[in-house]
Amino acid sequence: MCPTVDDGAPATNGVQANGSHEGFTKFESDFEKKGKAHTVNKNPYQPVGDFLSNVSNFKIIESTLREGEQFANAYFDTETKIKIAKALDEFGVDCIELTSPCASEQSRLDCEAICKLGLKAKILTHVRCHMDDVKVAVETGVDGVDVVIGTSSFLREHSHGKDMTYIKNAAIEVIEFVKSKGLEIRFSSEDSFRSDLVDLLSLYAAVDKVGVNRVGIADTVGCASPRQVYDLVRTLRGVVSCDIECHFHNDSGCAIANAYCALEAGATHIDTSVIGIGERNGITPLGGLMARMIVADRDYVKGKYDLHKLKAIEDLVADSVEINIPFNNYITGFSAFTHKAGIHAKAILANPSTYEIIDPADFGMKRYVHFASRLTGWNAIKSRVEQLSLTMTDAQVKLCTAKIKALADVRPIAIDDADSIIRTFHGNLHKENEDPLLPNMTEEEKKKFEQKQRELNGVTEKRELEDQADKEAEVPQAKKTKTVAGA
Ligand code: HCA
Ligand code: CU
Repeated sequence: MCPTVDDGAPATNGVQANGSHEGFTKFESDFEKKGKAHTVNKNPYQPVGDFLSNVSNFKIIESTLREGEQFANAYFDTETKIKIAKALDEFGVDCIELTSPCASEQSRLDCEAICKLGLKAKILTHVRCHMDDVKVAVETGVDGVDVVIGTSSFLREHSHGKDMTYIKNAAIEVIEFVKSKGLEIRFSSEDSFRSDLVDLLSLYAAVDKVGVNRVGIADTVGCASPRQVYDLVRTLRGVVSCDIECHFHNDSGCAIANAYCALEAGATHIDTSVIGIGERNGITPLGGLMARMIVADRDYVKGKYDLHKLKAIEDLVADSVEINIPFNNYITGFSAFTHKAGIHAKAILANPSTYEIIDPADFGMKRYVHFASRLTGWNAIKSRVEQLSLTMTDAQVKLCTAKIKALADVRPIAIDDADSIIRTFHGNLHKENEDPLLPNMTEEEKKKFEQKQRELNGVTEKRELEDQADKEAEVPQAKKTKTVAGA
């Protein structure tokens, strides 16, 4: 189950095509009904002013068709690759990175086919830092070549077996060759965070000197923390004058935070993939990066990327690799904009900025209130009563809410149950012989429900008595407020 986009497009992942969402209701807050805007852009989390920061000026290298193809479940046929490339281009990513044309004959043909699409995004291919590979890459029609070689002792000793002098010479040869063909070249060190810092910086300085367009830092094993990222990128920023790209794996959950810190430290490009797919548990997700960056600079993100297309791209990729969008996915996850507790619902109704740092409308998404639960509050039920075009006084809504809560204590209830209680409760207001609130209850449920109602009545009576006692004792206002808030 997943919130639907606002454009009426068919929904996936369990949401009905008509937008119905079991147990939840879409709604506009009073605040928005009055024509006031979500105030998320006026938040205290503006980027820290720093002339090296690129938080308000970053580029995306979208690697679903390279890193994403390394995801366990991924298999992209040519048609799917083309669909994904076009969708990413329409979304507005700056570069699209493709699997090495040396991986297989079909990979080479697909790379050529995508280059011929005439997309706005730059098309890059990702190859080993080796002349054999770059010679093939430059013939495919790409705008640029991303080369990579392992620099950590783990990879030097147990993977390719080459020393730093060999790596430096290979890098320079490859860079000069790609540049001689008039193409863009990026040099990246694999496993940068477990590489020797002095080795790494002297390698980057050498490739910068021969005119590489971009250097890349890769947290290949997902070990880096935001602070380590900041330190390394800021140090590198002082050593090279070219662009800096960063690539973060998510093994220890820092991929988005690391990307943000890299930009704060002066990185220019971030690698992403749709839903984060890649080796193991993947890399910085495109949607997650958007969520992070829109909080920092809404105008830049909204101005540059067609955010309403995010959900469709995620659905396309999720279908292709046969996975579901996780319930807690940034922006598009089933519960990303769903509010449940009565206190939250009440505040959201008044002004959504109270519990939303991101405006779902920026992504063409809707917020939901989960009102069919024991945590619901009378404000949420009142909003539902209005949606059902019924009229009740606040006192009646409060009583009806108590009934819903009592029933939700007996068994999980769906939106239909809550609606049915509301409607029957409303009908009973004008009847002498009341109808049962829910016709389909078992004898046992009825008993429990009655018991719950008695308990609730007891609580109400107790509160009334306490209120009465407070009044009589003339309790000071501050103390009284505290009692009510804690109730
Ligand atoms: C890999 C390579 C890579 C490369 C990143 C880059 C990594 O698949 O192991 O080119 O910057 O994570 O190191 O994806
Ligand atoms: Cu990677």
